[in-house]
Amino acid sequence: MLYLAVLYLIATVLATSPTDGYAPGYVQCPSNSKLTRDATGLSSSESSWVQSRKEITNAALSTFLTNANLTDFDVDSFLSSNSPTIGLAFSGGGYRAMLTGAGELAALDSRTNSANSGLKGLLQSSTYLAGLSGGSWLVGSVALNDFISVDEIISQDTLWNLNNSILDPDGIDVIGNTLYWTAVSAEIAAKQLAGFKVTITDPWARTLSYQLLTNSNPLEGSALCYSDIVNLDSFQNHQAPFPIVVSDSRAPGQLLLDSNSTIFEFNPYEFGSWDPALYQFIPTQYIGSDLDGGVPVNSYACVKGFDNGGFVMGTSSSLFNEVILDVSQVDIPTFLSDLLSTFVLDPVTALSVDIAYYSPNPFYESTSGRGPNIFSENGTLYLVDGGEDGQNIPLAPLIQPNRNLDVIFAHDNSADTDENWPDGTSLVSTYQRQFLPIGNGTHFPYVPDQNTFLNLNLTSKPTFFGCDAQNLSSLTDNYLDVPLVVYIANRPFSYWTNTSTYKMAYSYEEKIGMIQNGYEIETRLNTTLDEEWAACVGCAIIRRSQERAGTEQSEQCQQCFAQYCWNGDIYTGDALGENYSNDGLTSGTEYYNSTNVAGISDGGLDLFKKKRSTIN
Ligand SMILES: *[C@@H]1O[C@H](CO)[C@@H](O)[C@H](O)[C@H]1NC(C)=O
Ligand SMILES: *[C@@H]1O[C@H](CO)[C@@H](O)[C@H](O)[C@H]1NC(C)=O
Ligand SMILES: *[C@@H]1O[C@H](CO)[C@@H](O)[C@H](O)[C@H]1NC(C)=O
Ligand SMILES: *[C@@H]1O[C@H](CO)[C@@H](O)[C@H](O)[C@H]1NC(C)=O
Ligand SMILES: *[C@@H]1O[C@H](CO)[C@@H](O)[C@H](O)[C@H]1NC(C)=O
Ligand SMILES: *[C@@H]1O[C@H](CO)[C@@H](O)[C@H](O)[C@H]1NC(C)=O
Ligand SMILES: *[C@@H]1O[C@H](CO)[C@@H](O)[C@H](O)[C@H]1NC(C)=O
Ligand SMILES: *[C@@H]1O[C@H](CO)[C@@H](O)[C@H](O)[C@H]1NC(C)=O
Ligand SMILES: *[C@@H]1O[C@H](CO)[C@@H](O)[C@H](O)[C@H]1NC(C)=O
Ligand SMILES: *[C@@H]1O[C@H](CO)[C@@H](O)[C@H](O)[C@H]1NC(C)=O
Ligand SMILES: CC(=O)N[C@H]1CO[C@H](CO)[C@@H](O)[C@@H]1O
Repeated sequence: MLYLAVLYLIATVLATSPTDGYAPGYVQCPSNSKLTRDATGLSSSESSWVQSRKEITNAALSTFLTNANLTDFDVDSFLSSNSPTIGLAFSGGGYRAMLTGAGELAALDSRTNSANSGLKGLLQSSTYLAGLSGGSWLVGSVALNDFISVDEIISQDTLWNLNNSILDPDGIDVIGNTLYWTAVSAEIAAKQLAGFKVTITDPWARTLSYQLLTNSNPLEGSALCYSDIVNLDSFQNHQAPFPIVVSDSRAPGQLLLDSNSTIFEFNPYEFGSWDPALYQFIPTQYIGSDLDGGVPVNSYACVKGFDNGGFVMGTSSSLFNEVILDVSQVDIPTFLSDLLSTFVLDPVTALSVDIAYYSPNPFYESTSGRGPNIFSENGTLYLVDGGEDGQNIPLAPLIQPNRNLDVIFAHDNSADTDENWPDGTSLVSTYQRQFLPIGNGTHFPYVPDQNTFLNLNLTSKPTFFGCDAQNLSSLTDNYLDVPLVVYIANRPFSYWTNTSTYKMAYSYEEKIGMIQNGYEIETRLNTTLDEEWAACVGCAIIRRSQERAGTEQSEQCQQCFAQYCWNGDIYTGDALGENYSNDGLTSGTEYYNSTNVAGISDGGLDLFKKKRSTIN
């Protein structure tokens, strides 16, 4: 009891929700002036935070590169003149993505208690950590729990307890479940009573918090805001990477999203979009404030608490809102059943089940002074699951030229194939987006089509894209600024981690199986498939710095690149190679008429007996 009281005290001190609960509340505005800003560069807060973080990452990278046993490489001399910026991205895909991603993350964490993964310390060496949908549960849960380690999460009984679905967390305990839904309903009702429009994302967000935020707050994160991360020790001391959660915009009535959809990011300081369709940011803690042209309508009534941590993760994973609709079988409070039936009964609204309402729209009547802003007209900003535009890996924030990344580790736990494995679709979408007007100066290395991903085994072991910056000169003059991408796709080693995206409950054994397989994916089966895997990762990290300095790669790094880089080959496999295209690369080889069976991974379980027959 005393323990709870102490925790509660800590929680309320940290929580910025003025209501101490899920409902947002009113506070005095920081000033009468504009709260929004143009996306011309990083916020000054992020810039100075990153500068301090770099001191930590440089030290961690020194240890990492030393332990990686790079040959013909002087770590100290390299780090005295270079400071590579590393980003980690974790895809969507429900609990499959969260759990497999957790194993992958654990392999990079120096705190993980296991045989040396070879890659330990890479998390500590990274500046950015991005998540989307199921990946946002991992990133958000870790960040909002003050950079908790995966080991520690597993050791706890309540945090990440997936024994039962979110709909009936207490299993067959009817009273327990009823109390749970009563509490959830009361919190959503309080938000509505405070004058904010609520949607299915609200109950989804709250229930998600019971699983993901329990540790940080005895009230299941009800008052914990995404912007509260800035007050946590791990963030204040720059011990953790900068956590970013991604979401897309989709208005009611708009049915399909494509690469043209505007991508939003939540970071601890700011919320907004780099895309020219908006090109603005607002302090995350003031989302929900009534603004006109970025200026508070009433300087005594700004809003705090709208950026509830669960609500941010719930927005990024709003495709799961439909799961909540199934709760109608259980006895739930009238307020909630009324809210749900609005969506079930009205055929028009039913199409909007996945939309999270951000009302008032913080960008109402705002202009970036850079042309039209399609979001300024509406009183509500409509956001959906970050994976709905096909870019299921949160790469957009990491390829912003302002962030200057050298290398991105792109973890793909998507279910692209019929059997729930990834096939590179996400990378293809991100690659293509750079050529649209909305790409706005972002660049991404060449990648092949999905059939090639499968046929050339690019999903069966880690694959590097953009290995030679020079070869990207047809994309941009600033080719040295295009990050190298280390693509790591879900594969089975010790466990079938291709569970359905909508599998809502995992026993303890299943949870551990998923996490362990993620660990093995990341480490190349505990480095048994490649003893030099850590060195090869080191080669990827130092590559752009070397290219800028005109330094030749060591023999070892050349061998690593020969093994892990996509060299431009295309193998669509379906036809007789007639539709060969090498996307501007000069070195591609065309494979004609080869067998259509591909991809039994080295050491992995038997996979891809039948490859997909169509290109998306
Ligand atoms: C890989 O290492 C992890 C962590 O030490 C361990 O749990 C797992 O059993 C190992 N896997 C294999 C196949 O040895
Ligand atoms: C680096 O070499 C040392 C000594 O040979 C060895 O103990 C260690 O496991 C190696 N590290 C990696 C990541 O291979
Ligand atoms: C994207 O928007 C541009 C105009 O901004 C339009 O020309 C193009 O056709 C759109 N592309 C897709 C795939 O919708
Ligand atoms: C603004 O709202 C209207 C009506 O709901 C909708 O058609 C339009 O797409 C919305 N625009 C944006 C950018 O959300
Ligand atoms: C997982 O993958 C295996 C091999 O591809 C397949 O046989 C199995 O049906 C898949 N499971 C699911 C749930 O898709
Ligand atoms: C893909 O992997 C399988 C199994 O390791 C191998 O037989 C096949 O040759 C590989 N394909 C290519 C193009 O490397
Ligand atoms: C979840 O189930 C495991 C057994 O599979 C049990 O040890 C654990 O206590 C359960 N957790 C909770 C919170 O009920
Ligand atoms: C880059 O281009 C050179 C020259 O055409 C070629 O030898 C090399 O294989 C290419 N590298 C990649 C990763 O495609
Ligand atoms: C090759 O491309 C042409 C033109 O786009 C298309 O009609 C044809 O179906 C393609 N062939 C295969 C086997 O994909
Ligand atoms: C390609 O496959 C067809 C049909 O299986 C076969 O007739 C042809 O000889 C093959 N071509 C080559 C170059 O192997
Ligand atoms: C690099 C680039 O093209 N940046 C543009 C992104 O969009 C804004 C707003 O339209 C422009 O001002 C930038 O020049």
